[in-house]
Amino acid sequence: MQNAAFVASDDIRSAFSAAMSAMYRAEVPAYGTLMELVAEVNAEVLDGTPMLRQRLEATDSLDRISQERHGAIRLGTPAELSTMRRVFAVMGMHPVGYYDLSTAGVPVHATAFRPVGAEALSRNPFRVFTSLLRVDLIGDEALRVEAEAILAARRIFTDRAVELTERAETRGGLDLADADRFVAEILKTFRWHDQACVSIEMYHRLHQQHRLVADVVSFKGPHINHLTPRTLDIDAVQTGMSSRGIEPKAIVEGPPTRQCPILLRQTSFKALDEPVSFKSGSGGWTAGSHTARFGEIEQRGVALTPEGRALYDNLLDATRKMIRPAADGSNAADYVEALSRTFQSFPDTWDGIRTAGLGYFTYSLTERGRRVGSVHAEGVDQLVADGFVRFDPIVYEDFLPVSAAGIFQSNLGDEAGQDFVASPNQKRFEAALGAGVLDEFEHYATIEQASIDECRRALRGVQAAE
Ligand code: OOG
Ligand code: NI
Repeated sequence: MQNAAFVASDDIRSAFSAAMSAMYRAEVPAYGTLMELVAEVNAEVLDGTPMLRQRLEATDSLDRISQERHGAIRLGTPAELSTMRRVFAVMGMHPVGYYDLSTAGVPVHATAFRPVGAEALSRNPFRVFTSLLRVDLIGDEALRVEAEAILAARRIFTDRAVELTERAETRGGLDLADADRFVAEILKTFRWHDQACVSIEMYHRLHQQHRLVADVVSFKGPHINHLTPRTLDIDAVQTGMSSRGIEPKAIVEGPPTRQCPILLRQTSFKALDEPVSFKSGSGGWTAGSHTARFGEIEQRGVALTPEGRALYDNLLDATRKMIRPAADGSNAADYVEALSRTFQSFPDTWDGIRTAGLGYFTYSLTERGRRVGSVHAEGVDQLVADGFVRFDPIVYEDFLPVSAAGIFQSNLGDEAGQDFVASPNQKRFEAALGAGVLDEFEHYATIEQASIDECRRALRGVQAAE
């Protein structure tokens, strides 16, 4: 139980998420346009599908949708990552999952900081995809040493931010005034800097190594590079973007359009080229520019079990063996067509997904179940069949490495494909983080099991039957 004098970590996270959204809206106007489009599309979907609205209301998830978003940052050193972990912990955000992007030619590995547990997620599911630069993948030895020295000299957190984080840790929370200060101080870490901390020559050398290396090393802090609202119909948003003067990437990443959405579908618009001044000589500045910040939207579907995920990975892989989506969009229609065809072997009814053991669901009593009091039944499938218990898909709260790579690539420019040998190194990442990452599958399984136990408790007679 949290001390009553302290602000709940869920509330600090909500305040932080709102503050980030306001900041990004002010800094990147196209994000505001995208938010309006998403709000319109979501309202239309809800009006047109009363069943969906009803279920979202019944499962307490209607309110969270319009507030829902994720962001992404890229860090430079293990020390930054471990402090970031402590900062996010104050807001009830914990590292879930390990993502190796080296396979996709991006020299980072990552985790997602996010709330854990059904209640915290329904309060506010704000997540931040957090990458750590793999300096070990910088081939040029001299450049690597210089990059490391530049990174070692920067401080991405204000002293007050660190102090308040320590206070939260030692006291077990923050009071209202401190929580407000904490949000304001932490926000500074994520803001944009239009003055680089390197010369333009250095920037070019870093850029030549990899655009992402330049993005991480050249600045005082890890500017938030996108914020992503959640939509209930990504195809409608993808079409609507062009009519508002925003050019989306060629294809939507992830699974195809389906009756029953699975995992995660994402699309983005290209990063903006923004003016930046670079250090020059004795205290002067040289004008230049940098491309980093972009917009993204996503539609979330049911979380898949390891079996479901394996099927998803296989089908995606099979599609990409037939046709690889070209960055210029020239084969987009063929790719979409091939993807839909391949995914026909993935069941597309909720019960089909559930009975095949491909997805995670929460179970709750139906009206009939609430009235009956006690029931003698074999198990949850029987309870569902008899109409005592209903099931709802558990939303996938995480990310997909192939999609993340597609998003990275579309923003790095079409020529950016660079080959690194796949070298996942979760142990090294966790050592830098100073903690292990949570296994996402276990987490969904726990939520599902807790809902089953709850039904069983409510229908006490069942326990005797098992
Ligand atoms: C992160 C890209 C990954 C997503 O939604 O998959 C991501 C980045 O570009 O830093 O945000
Ligand atoms: Ni993203």
